[in-house]
Amino acid sequence: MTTVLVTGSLGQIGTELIPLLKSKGYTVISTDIREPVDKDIFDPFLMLDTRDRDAMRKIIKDHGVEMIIHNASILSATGEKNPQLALEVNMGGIQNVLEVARQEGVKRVLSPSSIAAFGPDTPKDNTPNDTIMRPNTIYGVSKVYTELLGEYYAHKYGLDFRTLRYPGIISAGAQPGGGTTDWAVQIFYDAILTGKYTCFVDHDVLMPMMSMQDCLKATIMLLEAPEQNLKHRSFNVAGCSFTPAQLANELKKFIPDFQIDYAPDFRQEIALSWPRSIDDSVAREEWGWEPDYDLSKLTEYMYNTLKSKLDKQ
Ligand code: NAD
Ligand code: AKB
Repeated sequence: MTTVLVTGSLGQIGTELIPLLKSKGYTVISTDIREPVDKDIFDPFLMLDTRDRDAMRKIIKDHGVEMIIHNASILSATGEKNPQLALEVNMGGIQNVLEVARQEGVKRVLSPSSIAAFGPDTPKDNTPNDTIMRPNTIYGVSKVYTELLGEYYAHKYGLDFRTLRYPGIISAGAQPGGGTTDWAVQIFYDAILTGKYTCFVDHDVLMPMMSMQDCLKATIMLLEAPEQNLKHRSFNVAGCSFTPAQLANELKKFIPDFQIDYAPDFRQEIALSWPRSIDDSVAREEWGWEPDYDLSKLTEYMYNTLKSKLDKQ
């Protein structure tokens, strides 16, 4: 029974990752800076601000933590509104995680990166795993920092650091927390509840996305991949790319009268600085990655799951 500390547990990904880790036999210590509403999912739960290195160390020592999944982060749109907070939480958080892991002998650290680690100068179509990384958001800068610092700890100190560059994650559980890809989740809520949606990026902005099922599958696969199989430590992972107009057309199969209009805001520029599609051949070669969800399967799952959830409320 490996003991895993999860930071930022109450977020979109942690909320679904924690039950899965428990079902696979991990002992999970869930932490966040806010109290959970549904305490059962996260039990045992502890408050932890990842900027507090001493508090992190105490939890790791008290509970014999062997692995850390570091999910606490300020996402891209919130980061652009408050760059200083993103610097403190994202840069400070990964520094504390890596240093405490090194000092306390934690075996493995998985800290997600993002397609946001790429920037306007990166090749946008089938973006390779190893290419130009010059992001122009503070969130993207913090993800490049996470990747490079984690890789430094791996070669300097032998810490087993791994990261995946998630695309926008689409789920029917906890709602996303301040990202540029949030439109691809919000569209389902608004379509089901009101039959219309105003999108904050334009109709033709092609973005890499992924179902939560594929996100969890990739996370567990990388977490459990034998270290000797990994030539890289930072991996592209792809699900499927689509535009708001393409998602709206898929949704019309379930809600024929669905209407979408467009009012691009500051997030349009962020979206245009990111890849349009991702080459994940390195993850496929090194740990057997393969997604299960395309746009049609993802839309059907999201519509059916969210519809029955919202009908019950
Ligand atoms: P989220 O925004 O939904 O959740 C982040 C959690 O971190 C929140 O529960 C928040 O309360 C917590 N948090 C914020 N500041 C904190 C602090 N100082 N100390 C401790 N906790 C703090 O994020 P998510 O979608 O669950 O993302 C998890 C990871 O995956 C992040 O690293 C994120 O950058 C990455 N990622 C997510 C997506 C996506 O679409 N969801 C895509 C790419 C990468
Ligand atoms: C965001 O939009 O900020 C995140 C991400 C792709 O990292 N969903």
